[in-house]
Amino acid sequence: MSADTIAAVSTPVGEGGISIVRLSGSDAVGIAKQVFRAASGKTLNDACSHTIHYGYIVQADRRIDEVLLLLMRAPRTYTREDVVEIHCHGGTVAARAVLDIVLRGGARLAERGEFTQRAFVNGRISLDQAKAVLDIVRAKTGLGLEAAVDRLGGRFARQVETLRGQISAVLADLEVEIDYPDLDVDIESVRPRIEALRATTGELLSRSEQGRLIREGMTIAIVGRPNVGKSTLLNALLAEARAIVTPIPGTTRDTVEEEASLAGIPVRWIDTAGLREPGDPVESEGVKRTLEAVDRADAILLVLDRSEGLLDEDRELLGRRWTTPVVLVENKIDLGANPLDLPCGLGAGTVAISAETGEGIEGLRNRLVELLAGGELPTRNSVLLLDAWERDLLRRVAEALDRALLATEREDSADIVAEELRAALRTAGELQGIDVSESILDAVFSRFCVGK
Ligand SMILES: Nc1nc2c(ncn2[C@@H]2O[C@H](COP(=O)(O)OP(=O)(O)OP(=O)(O)O)[C@@H](O)[C@H]2O)c(=O)[nH]1
Ligand SMILES: [Mg+2]
Repeated sequence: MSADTIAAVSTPVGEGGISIVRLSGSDAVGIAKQVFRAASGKTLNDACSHTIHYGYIVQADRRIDEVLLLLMRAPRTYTREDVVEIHCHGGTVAARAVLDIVLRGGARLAERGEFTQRAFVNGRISLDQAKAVLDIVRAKTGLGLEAAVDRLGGRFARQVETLRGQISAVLADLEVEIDYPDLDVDIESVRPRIEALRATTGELLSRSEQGRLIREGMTIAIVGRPNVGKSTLLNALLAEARAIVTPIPGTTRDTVEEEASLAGIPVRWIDTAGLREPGDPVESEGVKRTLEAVDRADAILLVLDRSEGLLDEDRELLGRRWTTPVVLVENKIDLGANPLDLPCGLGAGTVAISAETGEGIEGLRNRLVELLAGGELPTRNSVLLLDAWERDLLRRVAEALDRALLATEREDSADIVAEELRAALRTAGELQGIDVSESILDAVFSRFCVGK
């Protein structure tokens, strides 16, 4: 158990029903005894573990806040140390005051992620699970949360364990071949097994790609000439009247950004000022911001107005060299005009919609998921949340397996195949958190917030 006791406000800053000050360490209960007076008059001296106590936090006999105090003794706690949670009234001031008092009582302010780091150091959770905790805290959509909870349950760790077990089994057979060449183990016979391992790794990689979308999200910019219905489309996608809509061209002067989920993927939608030759300095600034939004977007919805046909401004936009995937959107189909005569081969398909009535919006969403998530809707079972470091390790496992396969095809010696499999095994071991360096641990925990 660490010698020092750490404390932090574990709930977010701002007004709320309650705020929680959390303490962990060998002196957590001792500090609680100093600063807490139970309403019943009893002391915490012989309080059992996992009990709740009602009373007051006091300073020099002055009541600071009315609280509930949760007392949990090691080792059945989040950090495996003694933990005390003080549930104060919501709001920043009460929690800050209580935190100050426990710090004065001998606790030290926790660093980012230090509670979870202690849980890891004391063997309660693996590094994999610590990362899952971070993903739970940071989840932006329900699907992101579900995938993180599955990871916390050890699903990814079990998959890597199975993969390593299978690599070891093939390796063991090859080693028999190396040690006893007379037995004549056929190198051909291991190839299908390595192929199967490569396929499993490939599947994990593609699922981690979906996980990347879920973790990091996407940015989609809605672009077009004035008055085609961009802001109406934003509102339809968000299902709320976020942006101002009027029949006057040039209504949107500045970019409007809002986050909303697209099939579980957190998407930042950007409505932009209509693109045309600017008529005044405000419009000129708006156009500049539109172009900046286009630059940072992962996909663009280029909106056209079917009821008005193609204007020169549309043609100019259609003729641009877009470096981001573009979905063409023919809007206002409710007005009954014929489909637009678009230059063929442009954009990643055209979708006809009415932003006003909502017709075709579902189809547009599906088209976007297809474009961004490779066609498959991410689901709880298909998503694997990995960070860049882990994806890189998984890629290296795949590469080592590829080299092993190549060696079997060239009918190289069993030694060479075995060497590549050993490399795959070592890298998969790193994925399990075996031999992880101090600097990587620091990098993981520094991404947490204080109090977690
Ligand atoms: N009938 C019909 N009208 C629409 C549709 N979408 C938008 N409109 C109308 O078209 C007009 C312009 O809509 P906006 O959403 O403000 O257009 P915008 O592209 O954001 O325009 P700027 O901000 O000026 O660039 C409004 O009067 C909308 O009500 C649609 O699908 N059908
Ligand atoms: Mg607008």
